[in-house]
Amino acid sequence: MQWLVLFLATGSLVAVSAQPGSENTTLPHIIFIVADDLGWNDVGWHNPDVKTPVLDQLAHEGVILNQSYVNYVCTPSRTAFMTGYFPYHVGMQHMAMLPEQPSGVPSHFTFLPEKLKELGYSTHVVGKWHLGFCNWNYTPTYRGFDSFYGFYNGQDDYYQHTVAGGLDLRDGKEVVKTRNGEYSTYFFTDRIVDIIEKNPLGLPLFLYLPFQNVHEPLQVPKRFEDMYANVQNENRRIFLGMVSAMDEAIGNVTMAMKKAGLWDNTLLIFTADNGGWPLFSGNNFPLRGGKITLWEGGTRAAAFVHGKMLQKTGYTSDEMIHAVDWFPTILAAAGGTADPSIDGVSQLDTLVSGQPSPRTEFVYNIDDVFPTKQGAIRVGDYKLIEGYAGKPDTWIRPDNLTDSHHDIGDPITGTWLFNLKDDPTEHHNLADTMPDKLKEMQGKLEDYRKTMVPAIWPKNDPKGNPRHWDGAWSPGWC
Ligand SMILES: *[C@@H]1O[C@H](CO)[C@@H](O)[C@H](O)[C@H]1NC(C)=O
Ligand SMILES: *[C@@H]1O[C@H](CO)[C@@H](O)[C@H](O)[C@H]1NC(C)=O
Ligand SMILES: *[C@@H]1O[C@H](CO)[C@@H](O)[C@H](O)[C@H]1NC(C)=O
Ligand SMILES: CC(=O)N[C@H]1CO[C@H](CO)[C@@H](O)[C@@H]1O
Repeated sequence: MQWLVLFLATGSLVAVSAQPGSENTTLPHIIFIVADDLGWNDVGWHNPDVKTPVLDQLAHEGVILNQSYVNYVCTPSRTAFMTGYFPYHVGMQHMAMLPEQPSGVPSHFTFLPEKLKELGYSTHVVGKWHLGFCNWNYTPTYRGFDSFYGFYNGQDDYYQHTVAGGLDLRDGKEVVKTRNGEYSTYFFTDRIVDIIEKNPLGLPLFLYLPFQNVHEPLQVPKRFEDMYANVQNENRRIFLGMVSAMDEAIGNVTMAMKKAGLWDNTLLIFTADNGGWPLFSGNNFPLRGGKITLWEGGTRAAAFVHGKMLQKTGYTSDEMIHAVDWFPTILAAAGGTADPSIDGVSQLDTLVSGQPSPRTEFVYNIDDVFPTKQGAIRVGDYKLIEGYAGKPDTWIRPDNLTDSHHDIGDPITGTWLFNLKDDPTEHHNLADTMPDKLKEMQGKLEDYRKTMVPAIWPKNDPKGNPRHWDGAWSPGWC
């Protein structure tokens, strides 16, 4: 047995014994996959036209999550995943962070990998960050990750790795300039496989894999697009190819885990970060609306869990889960406990042994800024939306993606009350016919609203422009 001394990013000193290359932990390896802008109807287990054989098999061998909710857009959902707090308690409830905004998740929030490091985990993120970068303190390796390979902003060209006039690709703190022309999904996957193969200390792994796929721009190597030769709409054909490219990538990751002998002790969580974006060919049918809306199509995620530690598998769970729950759930799986004051609750028993969810209500979002006040909550079977609900607000079929679905026109504002058990597709507004229920739900929403912190939404600052930073989006200007 060898003794190795490691310096953790936190500066604390720990000694672990390890046999290089061998499994040395009873703690599970945890792979947390977040697909970007993947719609409810964009996965094989909801829609047989989508070719995701790897994900389908994992989903069917594990537990498919039928009521796993997220926020309606990237930054808020990722905030919930990393902090365990609803974004309206963090100041991150307002849309997705823009490249020149001097913004980030406030430093006093502890990120999930910081907690996992205390438990001895080796922590890595490959893919999209989108939680702030104007100050180094907002960036992944300052927030608990041992390594980062990916991009800071909300999107990137898949081949040039640029966005809004700047290169956005990093390995740790270093700008990567050598990947021009390569499809990012390939080299991101290579990096993940590399981390798995080089886990010589036998430490438990936490792999946070926020995939670039399937966010726009719509780009994919031809062989994936060719898998959908029967799909007439070119954008949808490319989009579906991007879904299948991600599926292949996840297949390569699971294969690497198997080869390394780690797979049998791995908990894999898969979730979308928000609903599909109809404007860019994402699809949520039969759910209403999509990304950037409070409708179910924007907030109910395609999701499942997989792992040998799950005692009851091969079924669809209808238990209520929210994005904030992944923080305490992952921590519990790692043998830790979250601070009870966070918003999330551990769903480990729900997932492992099919217990009823400890969650009976949640906040879809509460915001005061854009374009008018909005709020939405779920309590039991009921859902209330007040104010701005977002567009599109229709039920779009995958074979009917036309320009008319663009998010244009007046904001949709109003008051809606739904019984999601009877009406999961939000066709029947009960606001007029159930005045008492409406009042009760409105009272509840007002109570929640009292705890809101103001949205952090600073003006763009040209100091952040890549022309001041050798052409790359870089920290150091806030
Ligand atoms: C998956 O692995 C195979 C075999 O190494 C490779 O050819 C393919 O490009 C990989 N796919 C992705 C998406 O990384
Ligand atoms: C999944 O949710 C849908 C819509 O709410 C519901 O009709 C269906 O019965 C659920 N499936 C399972 C297996 O619970
Ligand atoms: C297709 O979309 C158009 C435009 O939104 C809509 O009017 C029409 O009803 C849709 N057709 C179907 C079959 O959903
Ligand atoms: C990180 C870790 O789990 N290290 C363990 C490796 O195995 C030895 C005993 O076999 C343990 O003492 C270490 O804690």
